[in-house]
Amino acid sequence: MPTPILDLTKPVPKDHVHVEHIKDASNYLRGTIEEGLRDPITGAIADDDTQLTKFHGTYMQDDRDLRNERRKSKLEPAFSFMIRVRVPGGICTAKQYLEMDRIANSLANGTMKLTTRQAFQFHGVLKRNLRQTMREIIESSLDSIAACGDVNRNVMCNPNPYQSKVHEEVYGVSCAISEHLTPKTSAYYEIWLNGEKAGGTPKEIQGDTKDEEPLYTHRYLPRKFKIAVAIPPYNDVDIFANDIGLVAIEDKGKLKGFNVAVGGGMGMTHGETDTYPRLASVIGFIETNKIVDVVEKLMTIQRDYGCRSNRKHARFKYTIDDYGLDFIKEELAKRCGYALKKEKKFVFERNGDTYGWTQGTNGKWFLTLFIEGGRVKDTKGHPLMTALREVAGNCGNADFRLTGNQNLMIGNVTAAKKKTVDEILKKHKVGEYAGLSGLRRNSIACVALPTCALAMAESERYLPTLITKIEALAEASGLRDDEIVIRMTGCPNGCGRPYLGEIGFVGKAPGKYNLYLGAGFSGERLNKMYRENIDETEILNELKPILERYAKERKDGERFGDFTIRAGYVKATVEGRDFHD
Ligand code: SRM
Ligand code: SF4
Repeated sequence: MPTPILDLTKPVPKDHVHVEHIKDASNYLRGTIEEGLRDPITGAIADDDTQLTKFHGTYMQDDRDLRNERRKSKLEPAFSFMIRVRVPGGICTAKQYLEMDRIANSLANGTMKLTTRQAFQFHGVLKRNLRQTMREIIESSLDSIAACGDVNRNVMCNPNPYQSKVHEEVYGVSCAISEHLTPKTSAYYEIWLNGEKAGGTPKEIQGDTKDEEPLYTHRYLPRKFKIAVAIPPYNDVDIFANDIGLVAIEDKGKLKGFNVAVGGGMGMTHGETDTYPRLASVIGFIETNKIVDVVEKLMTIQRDYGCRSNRKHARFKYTIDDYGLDFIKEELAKRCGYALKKEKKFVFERNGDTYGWTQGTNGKWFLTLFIEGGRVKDTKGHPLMTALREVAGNCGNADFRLTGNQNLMIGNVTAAKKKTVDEILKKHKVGEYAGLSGLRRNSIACVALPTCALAMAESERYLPTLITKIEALAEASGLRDDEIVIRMTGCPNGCGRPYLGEIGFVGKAPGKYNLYLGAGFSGERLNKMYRENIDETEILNELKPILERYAKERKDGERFGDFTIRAGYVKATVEGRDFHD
């Protein structure tokens, strides 16, 4: 049997990465964050603390558009903070949405990013406003703890529990997992609220708190950890991209339990073939009453066996490939005291969102709106942010639901208010789908420049323009309405899950992208690199003949990703380890 890497009886080994030492010495994620916040001389905080604030849901960044100018003027970079607000399962009330909108406009850069994991992000929060912003988020009964960092993140789930009784139950399960795996340190409320109690206070700060992390230990996980739950036939949260993906299994309208998949992840590094995206492998089935236990035990296997000496090898996907699925299954059975059962059959049909109005089992109405790149802001002729604010203020008890594809659902709208919502959106010319191509409807773009420190190329600011050009090619071949999943990221970390795009673009250098083809339409097959380091002209030249052939030669119902494999443009990627072959 392999020996666990985490050994709490010994000091952190010298070969463990610096972040491991920072976590160890941090006193449950405190470090010197408080001192750093008080220092008025700089807009930054200490380097080591920037690792710890991630666990609190905030990243120090600098505006990359201004870097050169500031360097020339001998000024420190234009530091500010991104805050990620955790919304388990993606649902918040209209009142909370209005709070987010207010915070974005009063304390951040006047926009909000709806992320690929159903969270809100604020950008451009200055250090002097960071505490106030955190306080206002917490006072709205949302929080940002564990939105980033080496812990379990926002648990993703279909945001509409009113599609069926099963949806409602599954949503409950995702919230239970999220709650169970939330870190217990009191550092969060101590730093951001001075330990005070606030209205609508989360449980952790009601009464005396004591620092212990029964699940994480003070060393936390080796790396980020992600969980998503899907209800077939929709894989709208891309479960196979998660460390743990759960597939709800129903029988005659009743939730029976979940197939459990492990070891998904997208991140890799250009040119390093021992890093690769991997889709989660289904390892068995378990009944609903045991699912929280199974998820907990899987996470603790990763806590104990995950690599802590190389962060590029520290995700659960590598632990699984290093030790093998059989070891994981045996260890899980040992920790649980029971084994998983044989997996049940399921079929996924798509991983995108379906737009427009639908009626829920409770008789209320749900409207899914396409939000390009997940960015909520006002632009000339498209006052999206204003329109949504007006909807939130006039929709009664309706709520706001973030999807896993950076889109927004306005939910629980009464028949009477449905008309009001439609009128507001129409007045602002927002939410009209008729003109959107199948490509655009199925697009995702990560944040990238100017805020993301890791971006090598544009993504969110560029994909809309590129799609307009690809649309022209698609239209010429009669493919305008065909749904093709298209995803772009500014670097290979995979935040927009580009390796699950039937067409995937991954930034290599300014204006240059790797082009990937061949992913499955429902998120069950990775794509493969087709062309490396190409610019816009080359992208369009490459895609033109492929789209033309697809229009002419596709079989009945054949998806674009499947066609690019059958036609020989790329080989099918069967598992993560053959991604680079
Ligand atoms: Fe991500 C890092 C943005 C979803 C894989 N991600 C980052 C950082 C924090 C950059 C950094 O470390 O300095 C980005 C902040 C940019 C900014 O300015 O806001 C960032 N990731 C995002 C978001 C906002 C993209 C978006 O446009 O929606 C998504 C926030 C999700 C959330 O609400 O929690 C986001 N990131 C993802 C996903 C997709 C998913 O989880 O379904 C992935 C791929 C799945 C996975 O984890 O493997 C992803 N992000 C990464 C990685 C690579 C991890 C790896 O295993 O190698 C990094 C870099 C890292 O961790 O070292 C990263
Ligand atoms: Fe930044 Fe890369 Fe993630 Fe895009 S994929 S947000 S560029 S880390």
